[in-house]
Formats: sequence, structure tokens, C-alpha cells
Amino acid sequence: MPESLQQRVQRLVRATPVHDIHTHLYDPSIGSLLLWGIDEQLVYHYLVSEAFRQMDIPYERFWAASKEEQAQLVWDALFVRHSPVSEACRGILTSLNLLGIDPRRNDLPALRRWFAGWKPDAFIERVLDISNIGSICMTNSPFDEEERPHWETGFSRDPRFVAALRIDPLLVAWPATCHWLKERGYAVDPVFGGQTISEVRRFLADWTQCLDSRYCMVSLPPSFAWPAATDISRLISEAMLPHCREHGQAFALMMGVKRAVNPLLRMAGDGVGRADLEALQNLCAAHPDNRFLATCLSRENQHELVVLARKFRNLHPFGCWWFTNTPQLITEITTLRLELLGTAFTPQHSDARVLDQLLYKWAHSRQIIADCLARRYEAAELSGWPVSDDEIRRDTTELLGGGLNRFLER
Ligand code: HDL
Ligand code: ZN
Repeated sequence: MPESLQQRVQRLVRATPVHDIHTHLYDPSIGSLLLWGIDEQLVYHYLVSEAFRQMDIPYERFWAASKEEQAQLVWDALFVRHSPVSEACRGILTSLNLLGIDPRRNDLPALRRWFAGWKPDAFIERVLDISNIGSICMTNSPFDEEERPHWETGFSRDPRFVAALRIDPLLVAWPATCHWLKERGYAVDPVFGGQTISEVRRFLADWTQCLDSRYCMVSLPPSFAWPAATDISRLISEAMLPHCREHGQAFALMMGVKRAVNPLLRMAGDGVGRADLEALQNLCAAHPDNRFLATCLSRENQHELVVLARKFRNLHPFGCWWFTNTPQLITEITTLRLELLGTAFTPQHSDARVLDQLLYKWAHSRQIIADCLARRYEAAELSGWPVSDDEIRRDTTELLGGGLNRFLER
């Protein structure tokens, strides 16, 4: 029985290594920060927020519990007392299955014993191999007290783990960040006096060099506007964008996040709001020599983002971020993008915080991306344009990071 077009595309998408453009994973040399294993998966903030809906435990009692106790509470709430039907719960099932574990025949102690049998480096290789990962882009913040010392002392880099300079506090928490910069020898002033702008650029240049970063990234609230009479607008115009042009860095904007909607949930407490993409439109129009990556957290922003990308070739939409990383919305957004942009975008990033999550995030997304792409090929074939395996392989390579790597190298 010859392969159907769907089967060919699924096979070729599975066989194409992916360059994961945004994760919260770390180079294995920063071993203590690279999370893996069943407990880390269960206390992932996506699951914590879902578990709290099924528990009466006071927030502080949960946070005071050990990681193992928290994991047991999540497991009992979402896998024992209820069926694991959410995407984050299904993710754990997929990851365990891909590791050869039957989740129905293993309770949490048995799962822990299985993971305890692995050495970190061997587990990393196993996960990267199964997930068919070409490279992983980290999220590297000089403002992270745990991470920064590793960069300051230096470590031997694993070339598969590339860096991205994350600078939210610089842009969204000015002037509070001034003090932090001054403490580290940058002569900055809350009201931009003296050498503030050149000193901010020196800070950006120092860390771009230290990380050998691929791009600069910031997440922005729905209220973000540009241009505007705000500190963030001035920092972007006078420091961020000139820095990116001088150092060949794209500027990645993650738009529409509402931080700490429910602070009692800690990292799980962030929410979503519709961003004003007029800001992105103005940035792309005013700075044709800058390259912008963008992803939006709100479903309502997705069509507008795609239409903006049609207008500005210096704008590269990427990913189904966070609350849009569900089968229904990945299908909707990827189809929208294919129908309006062809293959000139990057459909997904994992945003993985725990290494094991690469297994499910990429298994689930590859299947959907292949399904959406196959439907576009079917439409082309119906109009007299059959596609070859080589063409499918070329297009898939572009979608799974090849196009973005080219965009970043421009
Ligand atoms: O700001 C971000 O990079 C987000 O991805 C947050 O880290 C968020 O907590 C997350 O992990 N989403 O998937
Ligand atoms: Zn992220």
C-alpha cells in the first residue's frame, strides 16, 4: 500500500531535526539549573495551576511542602482523582510513553525509582535523541541570581545549547533596575542623565558577548506602546534597537503577558491580555534595519500578527506561546500562518522548563504541524501541484528552525 501524502509528511516532519528557538532549559554544564524527572514535571507551573482547581489546600501550605510532596499532591489531584485530559497532563503521559514507561502500571514511587536509575548526561542524550532536537535556545538572564554566577565564572559550552539574552527587568522595571546596574559598575541615572544610554548599551554589549547570544528577548504587558513617552519606549529606541543593529541581534518581543494576576500561585500566577500590535507595527515600520521576532500570548492577537508579518519582512512570527500551546490553537494558528505566510514563519517553540517536556511538546507539535502542512499540500495537489519528498523536506527544515536561523543570520 503506497504511503498517503499525510503519511509522507508525518514521516518527513518526524525525521527533521528541530531548532527549538525558546526554552527555559540550560546547558548541561549548568547542571543544577537543568531540571528533569517526574517530580519536576509534576510541579511544572502549568500543572500546579490546574491542580489548585482540584485542591482545597491553602496556597502557603502547598508552597511549604517539599517538591516530592507537591508532586504527590498534583499527581493525586490530576491523575488519580481526575482523568489527565488537559494538554499539560497529557504531556506527562506522552513523555513517559516515549521513554518506554506505562504510566498506568507505575505509581509515583515506581516512577521515581525508574528516573533514579538515570545519570543526567545519559538522560539528556536520550531525550534529545528521541525528540530529534538539533539545537535548544536557552533563556539567559543577567538578572537571574542563580544563573549569572555561572556565566561570570564561565563553563565549557555544549554547542547544542545556544543562548538568548533576556532583559525584561531592564525594560519593564526601569528605573528600579538602575540601582542594580549601578551596583555592577554601569553609570546609569533613573532619568537618563549623563551617560545612561551609552552605559545601558555597554551592559547589553557585555552580556551579548558573554553569552554569545543569538537574539535579545523581552516579554511585554498588554499595555506596551511604542512610540510613547515612557522609559521602556526610550530604552528601546535609544539603547535596545541600536545595540541590536550594531551586534547583529534580532529583537524578540513576547507580547500580552499579565504578570502576577494571582501572586499566590507564584510562577503559575501569570495571565494573558490582548496586546496592542500597533506598537509592533510602528517598530517594524520605523526600523527596517532591525529584525523582530514576535509571539503573542492572546488568541485574539494571532490574525493581526500574521497580517503584520505580511507587511514587514523584518518581522518573523514564531511559536504558539504558553496558553496558545494547545492542539486546538496550534492547529488554528499554524493553518492561519500557512495560508497567509506560506512557510515564512516558525510554527513552534517548546518553552520547556523541564528537559522531559521536549519529548511531548515536540511529539504533539510535530504531529499537528505535519497535519496542517499536509492539508496545504493536498490543496496544492488538487490544483495540479504535486509535491516531492525533497520539497516536503525542504519546507519542513525551514519551518523547524531553518528559516529562523537564516533570519537571524541576515
Ligand atoms: O516569559 C516567558 O518566557 C514565558 O514563557 C514564561 O516563562 C512562562 O512562565 C512559561 O514558561 N510559559 O510557557
Ligand atoms: Zn518562556
